[in-house]
Amino acid sequence: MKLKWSDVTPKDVWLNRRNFLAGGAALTATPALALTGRPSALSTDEKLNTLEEITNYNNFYEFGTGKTDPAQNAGALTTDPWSVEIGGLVDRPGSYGVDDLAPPDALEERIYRLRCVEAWSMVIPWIGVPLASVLEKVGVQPGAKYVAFQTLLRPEEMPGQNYPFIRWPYVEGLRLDEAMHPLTILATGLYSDPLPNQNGAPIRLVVPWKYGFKSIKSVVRITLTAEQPPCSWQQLQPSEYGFYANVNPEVSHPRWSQASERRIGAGLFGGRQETLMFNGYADQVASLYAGMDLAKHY
Ligand SMILES: Nc1nc2c(c(=O)[nH]1)N[C@H]1C(S)=C(S)[C@@H](COP(=O)(O)O)O[C@H]1N2
Ligand SMILES: [Mo]
Repeated sequence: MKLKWSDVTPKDVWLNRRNFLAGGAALTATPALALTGRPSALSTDEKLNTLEEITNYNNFYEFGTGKTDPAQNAGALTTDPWSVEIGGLVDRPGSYGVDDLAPPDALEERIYRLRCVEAWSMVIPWIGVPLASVLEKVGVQPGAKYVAFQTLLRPEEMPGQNYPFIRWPYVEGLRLDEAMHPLTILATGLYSDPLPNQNGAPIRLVVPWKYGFKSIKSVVRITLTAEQPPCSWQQLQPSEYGFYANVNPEVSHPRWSQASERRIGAGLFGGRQETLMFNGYADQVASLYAGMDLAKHY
């Protein structure tokens, strides 16, 4: 039997109250929000997608290209033991365990919108730590400008990797300031439990203002670099998928509009909703791109 975290640890311990207070104070100066049980000032209060929806409609091409393939096939993935190699331009390179990077007493809940480039979206209650806390732990050296991420390569357990659709392993990257942004997290859980395999167990990136493909799953390597790292979707089709991949309703995908999205679970008559600039996080992140032509740097 798999123990739930909430069975072994009181919720207010693993969802570190201090972090909620710090987040609330820093962002909106409303610490009362945290005390009344709301998770974080960085979270949305939109209606959550159900666990059923979040775990049965996935993109995880290592397990197949269909939306239900990951739910069917990812159970076979061995996620323990797991280590993440952190290297490149860092002071303390090495092999880190999931608990080293996301200690139970540092976990925070973040309820984020996830907007896939395919124009569907969900609202997911992640549990994790700011990526910045991990980067501070390993010590970023002055020459570092980007962070590169890599997913596990294990074709025996990831059947999709036997087909050279994208160049395996799946890789992604962020500019260092994007990686250090307080919205950017490494998630190790959702709802009250460790991450289901189909959602990227045991540890995955979540960058809520970018199209979902930037939020790379089942991460085994993080490398600080001076040069912009390659990204799987950009490698596959650079005219359709750029390095930045910021959610932008004004810049269409060459084959479809990005102006609206289908919220999973909204029902047959739920209709479509407008897509918001930076997926609704413009107040927090627009300054990162000041002066940039967002149609060119898509
Ligand atoms: N390694 C890996 N990470 C990945 C993907 C993938 O195929 N492989 N798909 C991406 C895409 S396109 C999306 S929309 C999100 C989906 O995350 P979810 O299934 O947890 O909702 O994961 C992203 N991370
Ligand atoms: Mo996606």
